[in-house]
Amino acid sequence: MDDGRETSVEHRLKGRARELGFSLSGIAPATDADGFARFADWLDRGYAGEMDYLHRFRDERRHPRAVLDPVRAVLMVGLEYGQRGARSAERGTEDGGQSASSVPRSALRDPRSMGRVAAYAQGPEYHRFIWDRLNDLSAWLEAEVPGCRAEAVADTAPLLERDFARRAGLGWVGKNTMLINPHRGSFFFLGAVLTDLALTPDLPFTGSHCGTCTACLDACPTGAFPRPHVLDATKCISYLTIELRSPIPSDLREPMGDWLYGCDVCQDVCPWNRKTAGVPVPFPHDPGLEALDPVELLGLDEDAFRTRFKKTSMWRNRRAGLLRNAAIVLGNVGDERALPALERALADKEDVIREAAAWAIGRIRQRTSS
Ligand code: B12
Ligand code: SF4
Ligand code: SF4
Repeated sequence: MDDGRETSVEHRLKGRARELGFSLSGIAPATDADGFARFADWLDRGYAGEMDYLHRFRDERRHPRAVLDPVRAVLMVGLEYGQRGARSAERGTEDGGQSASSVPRSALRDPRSMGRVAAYAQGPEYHRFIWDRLNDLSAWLEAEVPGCRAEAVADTAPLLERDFARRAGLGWVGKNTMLINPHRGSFFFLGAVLTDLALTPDLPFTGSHCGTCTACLDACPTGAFPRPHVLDATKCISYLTIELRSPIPSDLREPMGDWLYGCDVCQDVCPWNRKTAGVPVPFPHDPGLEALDPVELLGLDEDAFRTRFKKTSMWRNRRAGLLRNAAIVLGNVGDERALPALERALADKEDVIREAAAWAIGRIRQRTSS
């Protein structure tokens, strides 16, 4: 019996989202963000570090009308990128780093000296990828219901995405602060389509499936969780390697280990990601980006950097940030074979690279002389 749900615009909209690769979708009411007070407190404690844009657009995050006015519903979607390359990039595993086939090999290509890249960055630049699909979804809705307005956003708009995703029924906020879906884990991007159409909201996700588990809190290499559900971004390797432009604080360099760009530790250890490992996902994967050779990176000038990374997420880091990170990784896991590249980096035009190279040389000499 057709009670209208099968043919409703909500049902067809979610069907279109699925066709576009969004395996998760749900509708949240366009009311004040439940988590705004939490967000404001987080900013006041200084946990956002140098991410000034979060301070600048603080009040806009109170209500989604800052993105679209009037707004009556928020469709939240999730696009899976998968737990890619976590195994192969692990130091000491048999194939560690060897699958990085598209990268020319250097004398130092030893799995123990490779720099790890977070799973979400092992493909094309993701904003463009998501925006293209979200814009398609907005255009579909505007064509389906002539006269309505739809606005697609992902990541960069002043919307508390995890908050709205929980309210749209997509999952719960784990102790690691990730939005976790009971069937899909947490390795997915979030995106939203805001509309002035009064879509019927789904039920919010209530409760949490974390139980007594504390695996993520215990495993975080830099101790970035002051308490469950709260992340001090200034200690998070993801912030340090991607967002921070200045030198990485010295006490956090060693705990970074071999993470070159981003970090997945608090997701890799989460039991809710176990059953989704290896499941096919729509986001393209480049095995050549799973793990990168820091010595080769130190040899890239601006042009070579642009050619290699322009279409990837690592472009955001700019050459200065990525080469700074490469030097830190070598300081942690490299040996004397890395010294010539690091010594050349002492003459780099970027202060932040020179400083990291000097630190890494000191660390390697200390290790090899003891
Ligand atoms: C700033 C930012 C960061 C910062 C700070 C992260 C953080 N945890 O706050 C840094 C640079 C560290 C970062 C790292 C990463 N990020 Co980020 N990041 C963002 C961004 C732009 C804003 C997040 C924000 O406002 N943080 C401030 C805190 C206070 O807010 P919040 O974490 O969203 O939590 C809110 C709600 O969830 C709720 N809430 C929180 N806890 C609880 C608990 C309970 C019980 C309840 C009821 C509610 C609740 O209240 C909070 C305030 O409203 C969002 C995109 C967006 N526009 O939202 C992406 C986003 C959160 N990041 C994302 C990703 C993929 C990552 C990384 C995995 C990347 C990587 N591999 O390196 C890591 C994960 C680190 C981690 N454990 O969070 C995805 C997350 C997808 C998902 N499944 O959750 C997002 C949504 C981007 C996207 N569009 O896909 N990120
Ligand atoms: S991403 Fe890494 S450093 Fe950041 S909170 Fe998770 S485990 Fe800690
Ligand atoms: S590792 Fe455990 S505590 Fe952390 S988010 Fe996953 S289930 Fe929750």
